[in-house]
Formats: sequence, C-alpha cells, structure tokens
Amino acid sequence: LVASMEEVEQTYIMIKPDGVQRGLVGEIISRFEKKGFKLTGLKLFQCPKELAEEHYKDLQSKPFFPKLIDYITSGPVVCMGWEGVGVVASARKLIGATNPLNAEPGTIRGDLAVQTGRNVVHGSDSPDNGKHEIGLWFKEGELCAWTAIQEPWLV
Ligand code: RTP
Repeated sequence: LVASMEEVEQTYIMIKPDGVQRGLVGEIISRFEKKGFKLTGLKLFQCPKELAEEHYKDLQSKPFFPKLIDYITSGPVVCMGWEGVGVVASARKLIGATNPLNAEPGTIRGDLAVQTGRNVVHGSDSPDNGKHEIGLWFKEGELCAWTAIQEPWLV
C-alpha cells in the first residue's frame, strides 16, 4: 500500500493568468486535491519576462512565442508543486489536450476553456521536467514536505 520513493513523482502545475482572472483558482486546485495528490508548494506570483522565456525556451522558435510570453506575464499566475505516484501523466490527463476544443469533457481544459492561447493551466510533461520546473519556479524554503497524519478511513 505504501509507495516506494522511486514511484513518487513531482509535477509543476501552474494556473495561467486567465485562470486567475476568471476566478477558477479554487476549482482547478480542487481537481488535483480530490484526485488524491499532495500539494507541496503554492504561491500567487507575477512572473517576470525572463522566467517566462526560460520556462518556454523549447518553444522559442514558434511563431506564437512572443504572444505566449505576453500572455503568461499579463497578470499573476498560481504556481503549484504536486506530488504522487504517477502524478505527471495523471495531471496531464486531468488537464486535457492543449487545444481546449479537443480536450475531453471532464478535463480542466475540456470543461473550462476554448482557446489554445487561453488554456488556463500548465502541467509538466515528464518527471524530469517536473523536478526541473519546480526548481525554476520555487525558491528553497517555499516548498513543504509533509505527511498525512492518518489514513482517512481510520478517522
Ligand atoms: P503547457 O506546457 O502549458 O502545459 O501546454 P502543453 O504542453 O499542452 O502545450 P505546448 O505545446 O508545450 O505549448 C505550451 C503552451 O503554448 C501555448 N500555445 N499556443 N498555436 C498556438 O497559438 C499555441 N500553441 C501552444 C499554449 O498556452 C500551450 O499550453
């Protein structure tokens, strides 16, 4: 029943400025909490241009890159670290396809978004990137390692 340390992954989830502006922060956090993942970091943050460019550097050559940087820096984002077995792929499933019109109903983008350029949330695409992005967006001391005190069915 207890997962080994190797199975436990970290992912970086970010509510983009449109999610904050539209009042979807609670709704989006709830979906990861209800699934059963563990929150390890959480902050509201105005992202500087340099950090947005670093985070999305793999997309540097894309024609939409400047618009993407403007979007991500247009207002505060909510930065989150989530931990759990299989959390990276599972979070991507909960988030849904990049283009919200292709995202299944029941997913965050499928339920809450319409445009690729306003797709409300980001999720790391591999366990290595999960660790890397958490390191990029959080300072030491901002993350919290904690253990649930009791299994809920024993309460
Ligand atoms: P994310 O990194 O935000 O979780 O998104 P993703 O993996 O689903 O998609 P990716 O291809 O890595 O693109 C990153 C973000 O760039 C914006 N985008 N705009 N054609 C476009 O205008 C376009 N394509 C991508 C989206 O905000 C996408 O989430």
